[in-house]
Amino acid sequence: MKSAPNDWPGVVRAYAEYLPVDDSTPVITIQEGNTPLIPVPNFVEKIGGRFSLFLKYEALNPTCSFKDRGMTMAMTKAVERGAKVVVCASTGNTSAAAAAYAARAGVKCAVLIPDGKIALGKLAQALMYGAQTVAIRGNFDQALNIVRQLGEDPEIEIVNSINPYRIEGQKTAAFEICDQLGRAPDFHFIPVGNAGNITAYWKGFLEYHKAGKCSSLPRMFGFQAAGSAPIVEGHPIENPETVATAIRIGNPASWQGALDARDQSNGFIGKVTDEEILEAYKLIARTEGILVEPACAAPLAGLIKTLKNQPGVIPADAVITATMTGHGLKDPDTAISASGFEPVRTDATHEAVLAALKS
Ligand code: AN7
Repeated sequence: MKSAPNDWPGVVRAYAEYLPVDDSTPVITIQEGNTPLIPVPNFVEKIGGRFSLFLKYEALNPTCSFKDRGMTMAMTKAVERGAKVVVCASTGNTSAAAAAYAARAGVKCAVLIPDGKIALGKLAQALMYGAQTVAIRGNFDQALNIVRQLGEDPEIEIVNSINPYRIEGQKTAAFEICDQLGRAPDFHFIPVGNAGNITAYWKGFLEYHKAGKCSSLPRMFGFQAAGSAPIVEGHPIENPETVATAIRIGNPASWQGALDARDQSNGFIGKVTDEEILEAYKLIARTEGILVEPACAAPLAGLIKTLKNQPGVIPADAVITATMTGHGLKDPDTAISASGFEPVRTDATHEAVLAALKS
């Protein structure tokens, strides 16, 4: 079927020259990518910065997270080699993306999630897209171990980021940032969970630099939640905890990739508390009208912390980008409880509403 003339073709076709595809590759796409890079001057002013900050708003992908970039690539290669079933472990967003792209591809999908520890919207997505959804009495790290065992069957393709095609797809976000800015940023801030995305961004920036598309490279600043900060602590965390369930991961698969990104870019990987995450989560919503899921607030809280604890690290004229990995509507429970407000209930009259507004 022909697409409409102005249609964006999705990230695999848009960046085909940097990806393991050719003209005959059966691309599975839902037109992911081409997401906005939004300036957030009110937020910067509020936190006392003078730099420029832009948010790569990955919430506007088809399943409302950055995972679609990796999933279009992984599903394309799975279909190309004739895999019959795809599986993943997930804190929610990978399972949503896997389920959607599997539906599009017409392959079976099974997802393993930590029971009771994924945001409501993400669960709704896996179920609606038709994935076999298995909630284990355990955490993400345990689910990923089981998935590694399931993947020993040749008919089954693992679509977690241990699948290298996931990283290939996700690196396109770094390309888009350079294309949108007309240069590479000076710093890139990003949440770190399983550490696939920080690995992918750094790969993307390096490849674009090598291709002559940008003349500098950013310093990569990644942030974990304090209760789930294995890379910062230097050892796996057996029982990771955080309000940011997306990054509730104690033994990241791409640990080494995150260290390489940090060390090669003269970067930093730090941790922020749940309290700091929730503060930044509210602040970005209330100063800019941008609702993200709690994990995305980790790099924002990290930026605030860097300004406070390491003055001088960020020059006043710096150009900073930060990835907002997923949509705030995925986790309505946390949004409602963190807002600090409740609707005021009144009778359905003009007077009653006026009285309520004045109270
Ligand atoms: C919103 O869905 O691991 O460091 O299973 O959903 O590449 O893992 C999600 C991770 C950041 C961390 N922000 O990215 C999963 C999963 C959001 C996320 C991350 C995730 P990685």
